[in-house]
Amino acid sequence: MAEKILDAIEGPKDLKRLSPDELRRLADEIRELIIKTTSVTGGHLSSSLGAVELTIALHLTLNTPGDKVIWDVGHQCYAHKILTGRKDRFSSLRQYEGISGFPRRVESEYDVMDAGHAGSSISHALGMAIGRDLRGESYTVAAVIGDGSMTSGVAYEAMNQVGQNLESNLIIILNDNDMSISKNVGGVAKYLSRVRIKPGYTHLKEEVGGALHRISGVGDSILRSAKHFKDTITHAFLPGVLFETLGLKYVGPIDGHDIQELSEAIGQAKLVKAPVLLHVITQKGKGFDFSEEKPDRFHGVSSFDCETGEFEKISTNSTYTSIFGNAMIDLAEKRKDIVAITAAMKLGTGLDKYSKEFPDRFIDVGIAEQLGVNIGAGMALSGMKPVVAIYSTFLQRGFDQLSQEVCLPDLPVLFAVDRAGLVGEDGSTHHGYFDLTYLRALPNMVVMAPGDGDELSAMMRFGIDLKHPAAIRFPRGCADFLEPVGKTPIEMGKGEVLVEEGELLIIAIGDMVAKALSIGKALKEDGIKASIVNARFAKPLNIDFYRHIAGGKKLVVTLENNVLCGGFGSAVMEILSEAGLEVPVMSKGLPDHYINHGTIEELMSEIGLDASSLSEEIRERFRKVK
Ligand SMILES: Cc1ncc(C[n+]2csc(CCOP(=O)(O)OP(=O)(O)O)c2C)c(N)n1
Repeated sequence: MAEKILDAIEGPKDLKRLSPDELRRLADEIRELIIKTTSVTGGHLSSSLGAVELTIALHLTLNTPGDKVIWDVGHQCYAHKILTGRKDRFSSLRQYEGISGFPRRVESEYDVMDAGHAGSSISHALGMAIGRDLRGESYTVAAVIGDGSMTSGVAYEAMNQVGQNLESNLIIILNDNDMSISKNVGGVAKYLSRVRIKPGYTHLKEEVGGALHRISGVGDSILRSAKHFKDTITHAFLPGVLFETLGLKYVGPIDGHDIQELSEAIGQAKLVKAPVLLHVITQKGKGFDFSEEKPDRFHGVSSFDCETGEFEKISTNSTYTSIFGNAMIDLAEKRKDIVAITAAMKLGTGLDKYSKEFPDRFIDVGIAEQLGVNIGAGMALSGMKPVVAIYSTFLQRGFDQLSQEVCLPDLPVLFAVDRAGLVGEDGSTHHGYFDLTYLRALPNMVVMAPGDGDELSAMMRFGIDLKHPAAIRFPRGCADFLEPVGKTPIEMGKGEVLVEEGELLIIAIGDMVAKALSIGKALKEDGIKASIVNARFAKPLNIDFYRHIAGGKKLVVTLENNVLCGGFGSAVMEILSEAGLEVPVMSKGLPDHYINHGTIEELMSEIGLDASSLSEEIRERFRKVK
């Protein structure tokens, strides 16, 4: 069997001795490893496949880790991980205690910045470049950002600064595959598709020529090839006028699967004493038939069969996401004022079918959560009933808009906060650990979490009629359907008593209700009776209800899939204190540190939030207080 080129690659330096043909073969081998690995571990397949040649060219042309490559989102970084000393650990991708699916500073000196949320790379690169200049250093900083991530406001804010305030080198690589997760949206995406079809380089010729002459030791052959490069860019017609207007030197479009062309362009760009934008055209999902055909379906994958492209069937149970999507269709059929808003997550938030049935009442704002929240506010002002569906972790981006533009004017916008709590393999950047805390801090906001799948539909019906801002947070994955849940109508601020007995009270919110019921059973087997309450609300909490359920109890336990800081447990302590009840409260939730990746079960056990650890701890504590 022919030896693999990848076997001899321990780090980026090893790339420099490979021939163009070997580099191309290396790209194929990297693709094969990415496909094979993600077919088992799951992960961001299409984006990583599309960026293989670009990654090779970057590490070939720049001197990493001295030169800095900052990946936007970081979901496309698998080839980068493979080339920077992690190929032997690549099979542990996204696994508990394995390597992360995103760049992590703690993992490698080649991972310049932790990433996971879109749009930030240019601002980080700008900050580094300014710092570099102030410190008198001279490394290259490159930000790699996709056309989807380029819809983020912060990316424009950064470009606005870069073009006007940086007189030294910074390379922005726009990795344009005409796709976000699904088809990209917005005016700039349209502009880029016009630019994409026009061939030829533009600009850089003066800057490159001048810079090469200034560098001592540059040989004639390099100058000749630079001249060739300059000649090929003579047919300039300013396709990048948008970026040029912002003060960036635009180069492109460049074939993002041609390592030679990419390397030349990056090599030239690093010589320019100004910010340069390289417009690189790639194909999302490149090199694997199934992902080339359905790049959106293969954007983020669970395990699949490499031969058939079929995904492993995990469970036939409905997910919370699909229940939300169906509830939206039911509601929109009845009410003509309902509008759904998503921020580039039509598939992830379960709104695909809705968007087809109600195209006029569906808005995808791109990766612009702040905008999504504010459009929701505007629509509420116009008399419509907006439902803004954003993952918990990404809604953090719109916190100020939630406060200033929705809660302060007390507008009836309903937020569907998916992926609340631990999300598993995507890890620390994607866990929805904070929403109960940040949402309940806001005046006028109603914060709910369903105890099971059916209750999510009921909460949607309840939430849609509210005259105030409201949020329903629900977790990733299959919904529980619990026999005792949903027997009583939803009433503002009140929970549902599922079991009423004993001197121990367990109040759980959201997906912790199922756990509370199994803990209750385990404790009963040990002779400890416990009342179990499905909280339904994190805000407001009805004081009479809480006085009633906690009165006479020896211990109150709260369970939440959210950080303890300012979360549901804090809310319960506040209300019990207001009610004048002096009962010990034991709050169990997520700890005050970022949590890595792994299955949700593994992570829950690590932090002692699995049912058996919780039963044990509650049993001990209850024995002490009795
Ligand atoms: C703030 C934020 N919102 C949403 C997401 C979810 N998300 C991850 S990748 C992605 C699409 C990115 O598209 P692009 O930048 O073009 O990269 P591609 O996957 O096409 O290579 C989205 C919406 C995110 N990571 N961060």
